[in-house]
Order: sequence, then C-alpha cells, then structure tokens
Amino acid sequence: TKDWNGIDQVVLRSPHGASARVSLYGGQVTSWRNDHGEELLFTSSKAIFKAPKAMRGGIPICFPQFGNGGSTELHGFARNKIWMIEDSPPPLHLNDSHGKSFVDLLLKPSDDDMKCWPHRIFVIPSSFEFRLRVSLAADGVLNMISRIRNVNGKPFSFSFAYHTYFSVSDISEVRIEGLETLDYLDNLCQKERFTEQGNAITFESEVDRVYVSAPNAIAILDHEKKRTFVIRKEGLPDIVVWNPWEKKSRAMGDLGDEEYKQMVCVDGAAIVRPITLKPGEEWTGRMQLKVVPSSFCSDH
Ligand code: TA6
Repeated sequence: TKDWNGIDQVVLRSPHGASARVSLYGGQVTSWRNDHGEELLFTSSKAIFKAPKAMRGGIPICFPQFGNGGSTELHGFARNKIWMIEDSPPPLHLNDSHGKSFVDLLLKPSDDDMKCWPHRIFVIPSSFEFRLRVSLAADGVLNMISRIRNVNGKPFSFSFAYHTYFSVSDISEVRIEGLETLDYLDNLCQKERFTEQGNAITFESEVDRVYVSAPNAIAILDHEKKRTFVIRKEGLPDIVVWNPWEKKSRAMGDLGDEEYKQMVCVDGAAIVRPITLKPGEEWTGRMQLKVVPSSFCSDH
C-alpha cells in the first residue's frame, strides 16, 4: 500500500492468518505485532513520517556509520533512503517452505549519499550491494538479514546497527540479561571504556552504551507485561543499549516528553571494529527477535 508520502508499505502476515504481522516502509520495519495483534515495537507519538527521514521508532538500519563519525549524518544514509522492493514472490503473505512470509529489499544509494560516508574512502554506489530480507515466521519470530557486498570497488569499511526500539511498559521495570561482566563504551563519557559490574542492566537514568563482543543471545525482561524479548544475532558482535531518559527526551522534537518510559533501544550492531570488505567479499548481519512469556526468560 502507498502511505508515508507515497512510499510503498509492505505488510508481512502470519501464514496462519493470525494477527501476527510486520510492516515496513522502505528498509525500515515500523511495526511487529504478535498473534494477539499487540504492538511489540515502540513508535513515538511525535514520529515525523516525512520521507525520507527515519521515523522515530521501529527498526531503522544504521549504515554505513553509527554515531556521528565526524560526518553530518549521525547514523548513515540507509535509514533515510527509499529502498527498492526486489522480486519477492507475491502475494507477500505466504511463501517459502518454512511457512515464512518474507520480502527482499535492495538499497540503491545515490552519489550524494556517498558524500556522508567518511571522506577517507571513495565509494561509488555501483561498487557495493546492500540486500535486506525481512521475514515473519509462523511462530511470530521476526528475522532480518542484511547482506552487504563489495562488488568491485576499493576496499571499504562500515559500521552497522539494527537500531531496534522495543516497546516496554515501564523502563524502570526493565532488565537486560546477557551483558554482565562485558566491557562497554559509554557515549555519555566520551566513549570511555568501562566494565559492567551489575548482574543485569537496569535503568534509573540516561543510558547510552556500546557493549563490546556481546553474546549472541540477549534477553530484555519487561516485568509488568510479563514478557521477555530475546535477541539472537550473527555477524553483529556488539550490542547498543540506549534510553534518553527525561532530560534528553525533552530536547528531542520527535519524542514525547514522557515516552522514554515506554521504550528501550537494544541494537544488534557492528560498531567497535568496523567491517572491511575487499572486492568480491560479502558480510552478513542477522538478527532474530522473538518474545516469550517471562517465565521462560532463564533459557534465552
Ligand atoms: O543509540 C545510540 C544513539 O547514538 C544515541 O546516542 C542517540 O543519538 C540515538 O542513537 C538516537 O539517534 P537518532 O539519530 O535516531 O536520534
């Protein structure tokens, strides 16, 4: 369907005709609902749906850089682009043998986009390919697979994140498990390196960290909703954890003043050590999201 200033929206539906669904605009997942039709991702009530800027919420893809890296575009151009829908088999609501609904998207940057890439690398649009497959499995699990290939250009480096806004009932009742004892770079202290001491990450103030070499399974427990999000990842060594808290929220035009309480960003990412691709090489970054009743959180 056309929406968001005429951009194609794609809706993947659960093969069982249940209410589970995933919606995308371009390369950005904007909604992921479970079988009861409950929205699992956060979208700001003040989100600016003005293509091609990224909407505050869902899962914008940060590429080719994460953080300001000295360029004007904080998180790269991929999330501000309109992606092409590739030859996904219609109808989109059911296809492959595993009962997954999927859509394949292709990012076609312009010469202009290259300008925001770190200037030390000259990359032309035709020298790389970025393909994204988003799929919704019969059990409601959301999979995102990014494949970035250096077709024939000079070696180039990039950092990457699935900037995932989870919907939570109350940030002060949220715990993140799986990051204990890890080192992290604290964006609130000039990216200084610390070691996590806690036995889970909890939130009492703004948090903006990159956990280094995180395990491939992370759990986000929402106490009030009695549910746990489980992130599994491959090719994404780092985990970003971000909540702007009250003061920063008030300074953000596209986030409601109190809405920081209903969101937490936990991003599968490759940031600390950017990925370098020589001609012909391909990188794959895979993130799987599922939600389970909290009583199972121990076996995430
Ligand atoms: O998640 C880490 C972070 O870099 C924060 O510092 C904050 O800037 C956040 O991303 C949101 O960035 P955005 O460009 O989406 O406003």
